Amino acid sequence: MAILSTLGACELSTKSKSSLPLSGKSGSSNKPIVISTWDFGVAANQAAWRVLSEGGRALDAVEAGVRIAEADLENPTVGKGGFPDRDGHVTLDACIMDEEGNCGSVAALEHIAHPISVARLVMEKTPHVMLVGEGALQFALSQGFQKEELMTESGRKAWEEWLIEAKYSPVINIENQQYNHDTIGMLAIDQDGNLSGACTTSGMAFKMHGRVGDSPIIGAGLYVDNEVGAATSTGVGEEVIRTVGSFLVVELMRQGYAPEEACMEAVSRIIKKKPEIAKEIQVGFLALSKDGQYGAYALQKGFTYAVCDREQQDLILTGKSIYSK
Ligand code: SD4
Repeated sequence: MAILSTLGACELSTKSKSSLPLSGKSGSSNKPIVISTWDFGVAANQAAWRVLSEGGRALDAVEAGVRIAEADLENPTVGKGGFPDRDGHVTLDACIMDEEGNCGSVAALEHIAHPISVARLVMEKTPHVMLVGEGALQFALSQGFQKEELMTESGRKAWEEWLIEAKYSPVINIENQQYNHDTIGMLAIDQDGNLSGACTTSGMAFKMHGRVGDSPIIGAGLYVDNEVGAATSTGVGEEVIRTVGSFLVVELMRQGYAPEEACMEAVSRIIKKKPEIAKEIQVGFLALSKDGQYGAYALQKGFTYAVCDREQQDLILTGKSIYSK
Protein backbone atom coordinates (compact mmCIF):
# COMPACT_ATOMS: atom_id res chain seq x y z
CA MET A 1 0.00 0.00 0.00
CA ALA A 2 1.69 3.19 -1.14
CA ILE A 3 0.32 5.26 1.72
CA LEU A 4 2.38 3.48 4.36
CA SER A 5 5.67 5.29 4.83
CA THR A 6 8.96 3.54 4.60
CA LEU A 7 10.67 4.62 7.77
CA GLY A 8 14.38 4.42 8.24
CA ALA A 9 14.36 5.87 11.75
CA CYS A 10 11.91 3.51 13.33
CA GLU A 11 10.95 -0.07 13.09
CA LEU A 12 7.54 0.13 11.62
CA SER A 13 6.11 -2.74 9.76
CA THR A 14 4.96 -1.96 6.25
CA LYS A 15 2.40 -4.72 6.19
CA SER A 16 -0.72 -3.94 4.31
CA LYS A 17 -3.65 -2.48 6.12
CA SER A 18 -5.51 -4.55 8.69
CA SER A 19 -2.75 -7.17 8.86
CA LEU A 20 -1.17 -5.79 12.04
CA PRO A 21 -2.00 -7.26 15.41
CA LEU A 22 -4.40 -4.66 16.75
CA SER A 23 -4.84 -3.69 20.37
CA GLY A 24 -7.97 -1.55 19.97
CA LYS A 25 -11.34 -3.21 20.01
CA SER A 26 -13.21 -4.23 16.94
CA GLY A 27 -16.91 -4.68 16.82
CA SER A 28 -19.48 -4.63 14.10
CA SER A 29 -21.57 -1.99 15.82
CA ASN A 30 -20.27 -0.89 19.18
CA LYS A 31 -22.54 2.01 20.15
CA PRO A 32 -23.00 4.11 22.06
CA ILE A 33 -19.35 4.56 22.95
CA VAL A 34 -17.10 7.36 24.13
CA ILE A 35 -13.30 7.40 24.25
CA SER A 36 -10.89 10.07 25.39
CA THR A 37 -7.22 10.80 25.90
CA TRP A 38 -5.30 9.99 29.08
CA ASP A 39 -6.32 8.46 32.41
CA PHE A 40 -8.37 11.47 33.37
CA GLY A 41 -10.63 10.65 30.45
CA VAL A 42 -12.39 8.14 32.72
CA ALA A 43 -14.25 10.82 34.71
CA ALA A 44 -14.96 12.80 31.58
CA ASN A 45 -16.23 9.72 29.74
CA GLN A 46 -18.61 8.98 32.57
CA ALA A 47 -20.18 12.43 32.25
CA ALA A 48 -20.49 11.86 28.51
CA TRP A 49 -21.94 8.41 29.16
CA ARG A 50 -24.79 9.89 31.18
CA VAL A 51 -25.87 11.68 28.00
CA LEU A 52 -25.24 8.74 25.66
CA SER A 53 -26.88 6.09 27.81
CA GLU A 54 -30.08 8.11 27.88
CA GLY A 55 -30.18 8.25 24.11
CA GLY A 56 -28.62 11.72 23.92
CA ARG A 57 -26.66 13.19 21.06
CA ALA A 58 -22.91 12.58 20.73
CA LEU A 59 -22.37 16.33 20.43
CA ASP A 60 -23.97 16.96 23.82
CA ALA A 61 -22.04 14.05 25.29
CA VAL A 62 -18.60 15.26 24.25
CA GLU A 63 -19.29 18.79 25.43
CA ALA A 64 -20.53 17.55 28.81
CA GLY A 65 -17.60 15.15 29.05
CA VAL A 66 -14.72 17.51 28.45
CA ARG A 67 -16.28 20.15 30.71
CA ILE A 68 -15.37 17.82 33.60
CA ALA A 69 -11.68 18.15 32.73
CA GLU A 70 -12.04 21.89 32.18
CA ALA A 71 -13.50 22.32 35.65
CA ASP A 72 -10.87 20.19 37.42
CA LEU A 73 -8.63 22.64 39.27
CA GLU A 74 -6.02 19.96 39.90
CA ASN A 75 -5.52 19.54 36.20
CA PRO A 76 -2.95 22.14 35.06
CA THR A 77 -3.38 21.64 31.35
CA VAL A 78 -7.09 22.03 30.66
CA GLY A 79 -9.49 24.83 31.50
CA LYS A 80 -9.42 26.68 34.82
CA GLY A 81 -6.18 25.90 36.66
CA GLY A 82 -4.27 25.49 33.40
CA PHE A 83 -0.63 26.55 33.59
CA PRO A 84 -0.06 30.01 32.12
CA ASP A 85 2.09 31.08 29.22
CA ARG A 86 5.51 32.57 29.85
CA ASP A 87 3.97 36.01 30.44
CA GLY A 88 1.61 34.71 33.10
CA HIS A 89 -1.60 34.52 31.04
CA VAL A 90 -3.75 31.38 31.07
CA THR A 91 -4.88 31.06 27.45
CA LEU A 92 -7.19 28.27 26.40
CA ASP A 93 -7.78 26.46 23.08
CA ALA A 94 -10.77 24.25 22.22
CA CYS A 95 -12.80 22.93 19.33
CA ILE A 96 -15.85 20.81 18.70
CA MET A 97 -17.25 19.08 15.62
CA ASP A 98 -20.52 17.28 14.93
CA GLU A 99 -21.84 14.64 12.56
CA GLU A 100 -22.77 17.15 9.87
CA GLY A 101 -19.33 18.68 9.59
CA ASN A 102 -20.34 21.68 11.65
CA CYS A 103 -17.46 22.90 13.77
CA GLY A 104 -16.50 25.68 16.12
CA SER A 105 -13.27 26.70 17.74
CA VAL A 106 -11.68 29.22 20.07
CA ALA A 107 -7.98 29.88 20.49
CA ALA A 108 -5.95 31.93 22.97
CA LEU A 109 -9.11 32.61 24.94
CA GLU A 110 -8.53 34.13 28.38
CA HIS A 111 -10.72 34.37 31.49
CA ILE A 112 -13.37 31.83 30.45
CA ALA A 113 -13.36 28.49 32.25
CA HIS A 114 -15.25 26.47 29.63
CA PRO A 115 -13.79 27.19 26.20
CA ILE A 116 -15.49 24.10 24.76
CA SER A 117 -18.90 25.65 25.33
CA VAL A 118 -17.77 28.89 23.70
CA ALA A 119 -16.50 26.84 20.74
CA ARG A 120 -19.89 25.19 20.46
CA LEU A 121 -21.61 28.57 20.35
CA VAL A 122 -19.16 29.79 17.70
CA MET A 123 -20.36 26.77 15.70
CA GLU A 124 -24.04 27.31 16.37
CA LYS A 125 -24.44 31.08 16.54
CA THR A 126 -21.90 32.60 14.19
CA PRO A 127 -21.14 32.20 10.49
CA HIS A 128 -17.53 31.42 11.46
CA VAL A 129 -15.53 28.42 12.59
CA MET A 130 -12.88 30.06 14.73
CA LEU A 131 -12.60 33.06 17.03
CA VAL A 132 -9.36 33.98 18.77
CA GLY A 133 -8.07 36.08 21.64
CA GLU A 134 -9.92 39.25 22.51
CA GLY A 135 -12.61 38.62 19.88
CA ALA A 136 -13.32 35.19 21.33
CA LEU A 137 -13.58 36.72 24.80
CA GLN A 138 -15.95 39.44 23.61
CA PHE A 139 -18.13 36.80 21.98
CA ALA A 140 -18.13 34.65 25.13
CA LEU A 141 -19.16 37.62 27.29
CA SER A 142 -21.93 38.49 24.81
CA GLN A 143 -23.25 34.94 25.28
CA GLY A 144 -23.42 35.29 29.05
CA PHE A 145 -20.15 33.60 30.07
CA GLN A 146 -18.58 35.05 33.21
CA LYS A 147 -15.07 36.47 33.25
CA GLU A 148 -12.94 34.60 35.80
CA GLU A 149 -9.39 34.43 37.07
CA LEU A 150 -8.15 31.12 35.67
CA MET A 151 -4.73 31.01 37.28
CA THR A 152 -4.65 28.99 40.50
CA GLU A 153 -2.13 29.33 43.31
CA SER A 154 -0.32 26.21 42.15
CA GLY A 155 -0.29 27.52 38.58
CA ARG A 156 1.28 30.78 39.78
CA LYS A 157 3.84 28.89 41.83
CA ALA A 158 4.78 26.65 38.92
CA TRP A 159 5.14 29.68 36.65
CA GLU A 160 7.31 31.54 39.15
CA GLU A 161 9.52 28.48 39.48
CA TRP A 162 9.71 28.17 35.70
CA LEU A 163 10.72 31.84 35.41
CA ILE A 164 13.92 31.17 37.35
CA GLU A 165 15.37 29.31 34.38
CA ALA A 166 12.75 30.21 31.79
CA LYS A 167 13.63 27.19 29.70
CA TYR A 168 10.92 25.82 27.47
CA SER A 169 10.99 22.08 27.15
CA PRO A 170 7.86 19.96 26.86
CA VAL A 171 7.95 16.96 29.19
CA ILE A 172 7.02 13.60 27.68
CA ASN A 173 3.87 12.11 29.21
CA ILE A 174 3.57 14.89 31.77
CA GLU A 175 -0.12 14.07 31.41
CA ASN A 176 -0.01 11.02 33.65
CA GLN A 177 2.28 12.37 36.32
CA GLN A 178 0.65 13.29 39.57
CA TYR A 179 -1.51 16.38 39.19
CA ASN A 180 -0.31 16.70 35.65
CA HIS A 181 -2.77 15.85 32.97
CA ASP A 182 -3.09 17.20 29.54
CA THR A 183 -5.24 17.95 26.56
CA ILE A 184 -8.46 16.06 26.55
CA GLY A 185 -9.65 14.89 23.17
CA MET A 186 -12.95 13.01 23.24
CA LEU A 187 -14.77 11.08 20.50
CA ALA A 188 -18.24 9.57 20.75
CA ILE A 189 -20.87 7.67 18.82
CA ASP A 190 -24.45 7.98 19.99
CA GLN A 191 -27.33 5.53 19.81
CA ASP A 192 -28.27 6.83 16.38
CA GLY A 193 -24.77 6.03 15.13
CA ASN A 194 -23.72 9.67 14.83
CA LEU A 195 -20.20 10.81 15.66
CA SER A 196 -18.94 13.96 17.36
CA GLY A 197 -15.70 15.07 18.96
CA ALA A 198 -14.29 17.72 21.28
CA CYS A 199 -10.79 18.81 22.21
CA THR A 200 -9.75 21.31 24.91
CA THR A 201 -6.48 22.40 26.48
CA SER A 202 -4.45 25.20 27.98
CA GLY A 203 -1.74 24.11 25.57
CA MET A 204 1.91 23.67 26.32
CA ALA A 205 2.78 25.17 29.69
CA PHE A 206 4.87 28.37 29.52
CA LYS A 207 4.40 28.71 25.78
CA MET A 208 4.98 32.06 24.06
CA HIS A 209 2.09 34.45 24.52
CA GLY A 210 -0.16 34.06 21.51
CA ARG A 211 1.03 30.54 20.69
CA VAL A 212 -1.77 28.28 19.47
CA GLY A 213 -1.34 24.52 19.27
CA ASP A 214 -3.16 21.84 17.35
CA SER A 215 -6.06 21.40 19.76
CA PRO A 216 -8.37 24.13 18.38
CA ILE A 217 -7.39 23.51 14.75
CA ILE A 218 -10.00 21.45 12.93
CA GLY A 219 -8.12 18.72 11.08
CA ALA A 220 -5.09 18.89 13.38
CA GLY A 221 -6.28 18.35 16.98
CA LEU A 222 -9.68 16.98 16.02
CA TYR A 223 -11.56 15.76 12.99
CA VAL A 224 -14.94 14.06 12.56
CA ASP A 225 -16.41 12.58 9.42
CA ASN A 226 -19.69 10.85 10.06
CA GLU A 227 -19.19 8.49 7.09
CA VAL A 228 -15.88 7.21 8.36
CA GLY A 229 -14.85 8.01 11.91
CA ALA A 230 -13.16 10.57 14.12
CA ALA A 231 -9.71 11.28 15.50
CA THR A 232 -8.02 13.51 18.03
CA SER A 233 -4.49 14.16 19.22
CA THR A 234 -2.42 15.10 22.23
CA GLY A 235 1.19 16.11 22.60
CA VAL A 236 3.34 18.70 20.90
CA GLY A 237 0.87 20.46 18.68
CA GLU A 238 3.35 21.96 16.24
CA GLU A 239 4.11 18.52 14.83
CA VAL A 240 0.43 17.64 14.60
CA ILE A 241 -0.38 20.84 12.75
CA ARG A 242 2.50 20.22 10.33
CA THR A 243 0.98 16.89 9.36
CA VAL A 244 -2.73 17.79 9.76
CA GLY A 245 -2.76 14.72 11.94
CA SER A 246 -6.39 14.07 12.86
CA PHE A 247 -7.60 14.63 9.32
CA LEU A 248 -4.91 12.25 8.12
CA VAL A 249 -6.07 9.57 10.55
CA VAL A 250 -9.67 9.87 9.38
CA GLU A 251 -8.67 9.79 5.71
CA LEU A 252 -6.62 6.65 6.32
CA MET A 253 -9.64 5.03 7.95
CA ARG A 254 -11.62 5.99 4.86
CA GLN A 255 -9.12 3.95 2.86
CA GLY A 256 -9.72 0.94 5.06
CA TYR A 257 -7.12 1.30 7.79
CA ALA A 258 -8.19 0.15 11.23
CA PRO A 259 -8.09 2.96 13.83
CA GLU A 260 -4.82 1.83 15.39
CA GLU A 261 -3.10 1.43 12.03
CA ALA A 262 -4.30 4.86 10.93
CA CYS A 263 -2.92 6.38 14.14
CA MET A 264 0.37 4.57 13.62
CA GLU A 265 0.68 5.94 10.12
CA ALA A 266 0.00 9.50 11.32
CA VAL A 267 2.69 9.13 13.99
CA SER A 268 5.03 7.79 11.32
CA ARG A 269 4.38 10.83 9.18
CA ILE A 270 5.63 13.02 12.04
CA ILE A 271 8.83 10.98 12.22
CA LYS A 272 9.29 11.18 8.48
CA LYS A 273 8.98 14.97 8.45
CA LYS A 274 11.09 15.72 11.55
CA PRO A 275 12.98 12.61 12.65
CA GLU A 276 15.23 14.34 15.19
CA ILE A 277 12.41 16.26 16.86
CA ALA A 278 10.18 13.19 16.90
CA LYS A 279 12.58 11.24 19.12
CA GLU A 280 12.36 13.86 21.86
CA ILE A 281 8.68 14.64 22.05
CA GLN A 282 5.36 12.96 22.64
CA VAL A 283 2.43 12.94 20.23
CA GLY A 284 -0.45 10.52 20.49
CA PHE A 285 -3.44 9.95 18.25
CA LEU A 286 -6.74 8.37 19.23
CA ALA A 287 -9.31 7.22 16.67
CA LEU A 288 -12.83 5.85 16.56
CA SER A 289 -14.36 4.35 13.45
CA LYS A 290 -17.98 4.67 12.41
CA ASP A 291 -18.68 1.11 13.56
CA GLY A 292 -17.22 1.62 17.02
CA GLN A 293 -13.72 0.21 16.58
CA TYR A 294 -11.07 2.26 18.31
CA GLY A 295 -7.33 2.44 18.60
CA ALA A 296 -4.40 4.69 19.45
CA TYR A 297 -0.72 5.09 18.68
CA ALA A 298 1.97 7.40 20.04
CA LEU A 299 5.55 8.41 19.44
CA GLN A 300 6.61 7.50 22.98
CA LYS A 301 5.30 4.86 25.32
CA GLY A 302 2.89 5.81 28.08
CA PHE A 303 0.03 7.27 26.06
CA THR A 304 -3.11 6.11 27.80
CA TYR A 305 -6.74 6.51 26.82
CA ALA A 306 -10.08 5.84 28.44
CA VAL A 307 -12.94 3.86 26.92
CA CYS A 308 -16.56 3.77 28.02
CA ASP A 309 -19.30 1.63 26.52
CA ARG A 310 -22.14 -0.60 27.68
CA GLU A 311 -19.71 -3.26 28.92
CA GLN A 312 -17.41 -1.09 30.98
CA GLN A 313 -17.34 2.56 31.95
CA ASP A 314 -13.84 2.90 33.40
CA LEU A 315 -11.48 1.11 31.06
CA ILE A 316 -7.99 2.56 30.60
CA LEU A 317 -5.82 1.27 27.77
CA THR A 318 -2.30 2.12 26.67
CA GLY A 319 -1.57 2.92 23.06
CA LYS A 320 1.38 1.27 21.36
CA SER A 321 4.32 3.47 20.53
CA ILE A 322 7.21 3.75 18.12
CA TYR A 323 9.85 4.65 20.68
CA SER A 324 10.23 3.45 24.24
CA LYS A 325 11.42 6.49 26.19
C1 SD4 B 1 -0.87 21.72 22.29
N1 SD4 B 1 -1.58 19.47 21.87
O1 SD4 B 1 -1.22 22.84 22.66
C2 SD4 B 1 -1.59 20.53 22.85
C3 SD4 B 1 -1.00 20.20 24.16
C4 SD4 B 1 -0.92 18.78 24.49
O2 SD4 B 1 0.36 17.13 25.49
O3 SD4 B 1 -1.72 17.98 24.13
N2 SD4 B 1 0.15 18.42 25.19
O4 SD4 B 1 0.09 21.54 21.53
